[in-house]
Amino acid sequence: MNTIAATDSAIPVDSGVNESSQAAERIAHLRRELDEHNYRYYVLDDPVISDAEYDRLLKELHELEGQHPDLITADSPTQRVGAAPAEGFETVEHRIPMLSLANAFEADEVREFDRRIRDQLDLEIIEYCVEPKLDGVAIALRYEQAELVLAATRGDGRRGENVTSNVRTIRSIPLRLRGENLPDTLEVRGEIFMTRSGFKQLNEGLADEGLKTFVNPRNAASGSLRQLDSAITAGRPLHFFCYGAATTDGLPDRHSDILESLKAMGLPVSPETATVRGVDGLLEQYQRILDQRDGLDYDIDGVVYKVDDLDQQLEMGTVSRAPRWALAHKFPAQEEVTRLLDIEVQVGRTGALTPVARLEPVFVGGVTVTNATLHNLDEIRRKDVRPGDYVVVRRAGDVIPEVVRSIPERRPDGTVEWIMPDQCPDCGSSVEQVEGEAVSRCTGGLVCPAQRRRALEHFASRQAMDIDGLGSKLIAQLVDQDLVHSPADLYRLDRDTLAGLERMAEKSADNLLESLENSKSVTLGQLLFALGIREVGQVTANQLARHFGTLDNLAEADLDALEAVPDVGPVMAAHVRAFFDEPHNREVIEQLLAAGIHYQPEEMPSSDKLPLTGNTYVLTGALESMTRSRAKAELEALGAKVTSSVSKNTTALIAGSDPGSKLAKAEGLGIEILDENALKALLESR
Ligand code: I6G
Repeated sequence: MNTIAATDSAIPVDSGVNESSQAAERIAHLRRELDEHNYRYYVLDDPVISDAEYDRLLKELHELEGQHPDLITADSPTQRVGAAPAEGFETVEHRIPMLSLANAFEADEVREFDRRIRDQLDLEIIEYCVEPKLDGVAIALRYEQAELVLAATRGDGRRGENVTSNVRTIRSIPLRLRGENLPDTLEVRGEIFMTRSGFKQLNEGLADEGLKTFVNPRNAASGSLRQLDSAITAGRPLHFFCYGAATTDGLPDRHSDILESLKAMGLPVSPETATVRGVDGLLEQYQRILDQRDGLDYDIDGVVYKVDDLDQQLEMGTVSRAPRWALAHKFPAQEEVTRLLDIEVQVGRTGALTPVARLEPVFVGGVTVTNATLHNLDEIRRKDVRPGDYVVVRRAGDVIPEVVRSIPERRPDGTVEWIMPDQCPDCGSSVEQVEGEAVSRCTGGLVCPAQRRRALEHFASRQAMDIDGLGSKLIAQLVDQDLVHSPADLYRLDRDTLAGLERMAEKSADNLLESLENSKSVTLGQLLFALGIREVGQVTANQLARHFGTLDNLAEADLDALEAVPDVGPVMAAHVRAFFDEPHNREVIEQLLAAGIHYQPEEMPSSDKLPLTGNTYVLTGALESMTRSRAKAELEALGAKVTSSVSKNTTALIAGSDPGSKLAKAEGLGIEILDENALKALLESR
């Protein structure tokens, strides 16, 4: 590979006869540089210059070509956006049809696929290449003499649409292939897709301009490719991964090696591609990629298995337009359509009313879903959702299922718009909608049993006081029987009262009393979070704890002092102040402290240089010496960030017993794994 300078100043141009040849030299140099940076960015994922530096080089090239239009060539990086908008897309015939893939949904179907191949080839074990199946738009790219000359959609597999002018705008697709001894003609196949983050940003921009948004990244990619004005396509966050070539003349004799060759030519290949042996290897890789699915910035709907050896592929052949040497093993769908039976409201601990969709049970994202959040009334209107509608429900990973949109085309007659009730369904208090806020609230405060229940559930939750055995059903009993009004009442419960409750016995009463006792020793951050101050989440609670050191300091802080805490703005400061100004809250805190709740005062080091600042950890599995929430609080108190999913930005995964899928994902990404002893050492060494 050429060595390239991170920044490159312009060659001084002296006047006279040399000017044009110097410009030609500089133009050629800039094109090489830009192509190299593109390759590093999109194929190697290893850029050496910033986007701004790239843009400066591109601008210089634009300017030079403007002064010397005779030097412009079609493969110049400046020529991605075509001049004239097209009238429509002409149909092109694929020289070699674009095949489809047989699908499998169950492991047994994969075992059958492998058995058939072993039988036909009379081999004990087969080597496979496994690639993620991107949820994008299939595309064929033809290169002649290394230059991109045609890009066509799959269409019906025999004929597609010529979308060359739009595809040329996608920066991860090289206009000219790299390297020597390239085949005269090369037809590359792959998938054009939109990133999830790019999709979100695009839709936000479209919504801001009052334009129609796209329903998912695949539709957005497809819509962007079919723009008549390629300048619009150029502004869309489209990417490309290739998965093979139509003909393999001049290419290696294994599929995985072909992908390596294509990569060397400047074509991006999915980094999750791997070769494996036998059906066990296939199923392990399936699970590994499934575990990574939610952490990726693009949608994948399965994995594709291919016999790696091309001679073996040839021997297996093709039936009904699908190769017998390949199989798409689909993941459970993350979106499904079901019927919205009704919309009910749930009252949160601050009185916020959240509309919840009651659904006809539907299997989505690997579980049966019967409820999904609808967020608030604005969302219901924006998504145009009515009781009785057919709706798209999405469940990705552990995320709460949500109603994405309705399908108005399937709307039954007689549906009506849903309206927010004007009285709280739990306590009958009036409901108010604050000016400028999307949420409606019950005005009942602690009179409202629903708010009390939620406040207690929050107080007892793992991230807060971590009271094992105090679940929502038990809390409901305690509130309904007037045994508990505030969190402090929990610490006054006795064995007989508890044992007399439904589904409780002496043993469970003892266990709960022990949990309550254990919960008395907390970090200040945990206690603050548990109090449920509006807008104060775990991170802010820890920041307040570190900043003020004690509850008394915080309770006395004025608005200016509160706003001096990182990430605390005027609204949050006002909520904190209002909380401590409320005599009832002060009383509850005093009662909690009197009941024996205690915390170690924070040391308040100069806040921005805590020892683990900049490190991000993920906790998985059960720890013996502490709960995961305690470990999280202690890591955060040392400045670390603790997140719930593993990504390439994770510093280390802390794995207790029965670690689950996060371990495989971390191993796949080469992330350091720490056991419980290493965690303790980490916390103690600081
Ligand atoms: O539609 C496809 C998506 C992904 C494919 C494919 C693929 O490999 C990762 N591979 C082949 C061979 C075909 N379609 C025909």
